Amino acid sequence: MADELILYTNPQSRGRIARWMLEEVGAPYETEFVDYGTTMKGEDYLTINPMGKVPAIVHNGKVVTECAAICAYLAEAFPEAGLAPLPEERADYYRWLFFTAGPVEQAVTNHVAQFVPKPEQGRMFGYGNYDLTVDVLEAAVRAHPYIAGDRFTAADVYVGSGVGWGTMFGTLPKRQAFLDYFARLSSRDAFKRAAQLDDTLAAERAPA
Ligand SMILES: N[C@@H](CCC(=O)N[C@@H](CS)C(=O)NCC(=O)O)C(=O)O
Repeated sequence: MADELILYTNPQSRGRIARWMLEEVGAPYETEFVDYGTTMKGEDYLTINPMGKVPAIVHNGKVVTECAAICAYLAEAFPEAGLAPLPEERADYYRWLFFTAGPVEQAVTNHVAQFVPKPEQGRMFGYGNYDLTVDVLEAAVRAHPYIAGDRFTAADVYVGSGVGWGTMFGTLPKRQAFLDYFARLSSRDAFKRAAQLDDTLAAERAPA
């Protein structure tokens, strides 16, 4: 029997990360549009993601939320796509996947909100401070063509999305290493398909 795989998303959201990963994996999936403020906070969707946020995927009855987890989960659920780490890639794969989901996400959102921890608070904030986090991310991106080595993996979908959208929306500085890394990733067919699918969904759902 075919797998049941559903993406709950909104085209103007981090749901693009999950969609890009699904397109990389190549398994058939259905898309369920979730509207900000209405269906996203409705009883049906809250049983899937009690955070009332997108994206979420449901795979054969199992829910996965959190973009980083969705990327890692799909890489393992569909090993034939070759996006899970090889033993020698695991250290960098997990390290930078979690670094981006934790410290980078917090540093960037606090930066946008103009919340600057006092220097003495840096030791209790997982990201220390924004500048340090950005420098460390840049060094990681510079170290190899892809975040876990010479090969594209699921971690690139997540880290690359953070770098790509961060530089695009000005929440990360436009350093050359970030721009070069994202240029490599955004030229992938799966990335372009995900953008196209989200554009189509956005146009279908636009108020008449
Ligand atoms: N940590 C979550 C973040 C998800 C998230 O914040 N999604 C936003 C859209 S980009 C959302 O659904 N916001 C709606 C709301 O909070 O009401 C992830 O990585 O998936």
